[in-house]
Amino acid sequence: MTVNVTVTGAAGQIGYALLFRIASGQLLGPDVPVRLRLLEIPAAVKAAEGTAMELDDSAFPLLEGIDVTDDAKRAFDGTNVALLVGARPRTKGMERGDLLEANGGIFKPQGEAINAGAASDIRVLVVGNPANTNALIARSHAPDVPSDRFTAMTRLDHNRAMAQLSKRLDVPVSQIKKLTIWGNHSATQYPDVFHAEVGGQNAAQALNDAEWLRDTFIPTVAKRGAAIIEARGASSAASAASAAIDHVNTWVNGTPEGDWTSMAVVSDGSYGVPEGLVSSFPVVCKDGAWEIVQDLEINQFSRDRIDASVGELAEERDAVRNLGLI
Ligand code: NAX
Repeated sequence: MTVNVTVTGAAGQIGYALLFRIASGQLLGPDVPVRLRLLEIPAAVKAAEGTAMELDDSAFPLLEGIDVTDDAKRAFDGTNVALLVGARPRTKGMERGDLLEANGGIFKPQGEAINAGAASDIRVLVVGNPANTNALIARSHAPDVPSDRFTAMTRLDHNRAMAQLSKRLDVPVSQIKKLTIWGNHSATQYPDVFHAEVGGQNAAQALNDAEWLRDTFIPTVAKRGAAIIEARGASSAASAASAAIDHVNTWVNGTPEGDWTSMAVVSDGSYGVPEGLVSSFPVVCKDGAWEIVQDLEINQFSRDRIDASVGELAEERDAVRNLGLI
C-alpha cells in the first residue's frame, strides 16, 4: 500500500537532501511506494515546486505522486509519516523566549492539523530546532494521537558519536553497538559509552581513557554542528537528512537484535526523566513501536550529565507553558 509522507520545510537544505532518499525507497524500504506532501511557507512554495520538478525528473519507480502546499491541513490529511523539518531559526538579537514563541506558531497548528486529519498509524519525527520542545508543542495539540507517535531527532548526534568512537578505536562503525544519546538535542546532550560495546567488549573499558571521554569525545559530539558550520559555511544538511532516514527506518523496521538506538521520545518517567518531557533515551524498536531500554546502571558521571540536559528540557517546557504554547 502507498505510504503518504509529509515533509515540512521542503524547500530548505535538509529537505533537498531528504526528499530524494525518501523517493528512492530508503525511508521505508525498496518495496514501499510513497506519495510525498511538501509543506512550505507561501514565499518558498515556488522553490519547493522546483524540487518537485527534479523529483519528477528522477523517475523514481516508487514515487506515486507529489503535492506541494502551504496549507498544513492539506499537507497532513491522511498522512502516515510526518517529518517536521521546517522551523524558525534563531536570528541575531533573538531571545530564547522569542525563539520558542516563533516555533510555537509553527508547531501548534501543525500538531492540530495532524490531530485533525492524519492517518491512524501516523508517526511524527521533529527535526526542526529546538526539536525536543517543538515535538512537545506539536504533541500537546494532538490529544487524539497516542503520545508515542511524537518523536524528535537525536539520531544525528548518535551517528556522530558512533563516528568519533570508530575513529578513536580504529574499528568500523558496524562493530559499535548500544551507544546512547541522553537528553536534549543541544549542547547539553550526553553521549554515553558506558553501555556501548565495541566488537563485543565494553567501549569504556576498551577506551580506558576517562580524560579523552570527558574532554574530547563529549564536547566533540555536542559541538559537531558548530564545527560543520565553521568548515562548510552552512549547517549540517545531508548528514541530518541521513539521520532522519535512519530514525524512521529503524522505528518502522526495528533495531537489530542485540543493539539499540537513540530517539527523543515522550518520557514515561524512566531514569528519573520527568513524565511528558521529550527526551532522548536508549530505545529498541520492534513491530513498528519503540520501547525505552530499562534497568541500565547509571554511574554518577552519567547521572550528572543526564540531569543537566533534562533540566534544560524542563526549563524549555516551563517557558513554553508560560507562553501558553502547551
Ligand atoms: P533551511 O533554513 O534551509 O530550511 C528550512 C525551511 O523551512 C525553509 O525552506 C523555510 O521556508 C521552511 N519553513 C519555515 N517555517 C515553515 C512552516 N511553518 N511550514 C513549513 N515550512 C516552513 O534549514 P535546514 O538546514 O533545512 O534545517 C531545518 C531545521 O533542522 C532547522 O531548524 C535546523 O536547526 C534543524 N536541524 C536539526 C537537527 C537535529 O539533529 N535535530 C540537525 C540539523 C539541523 O540543524
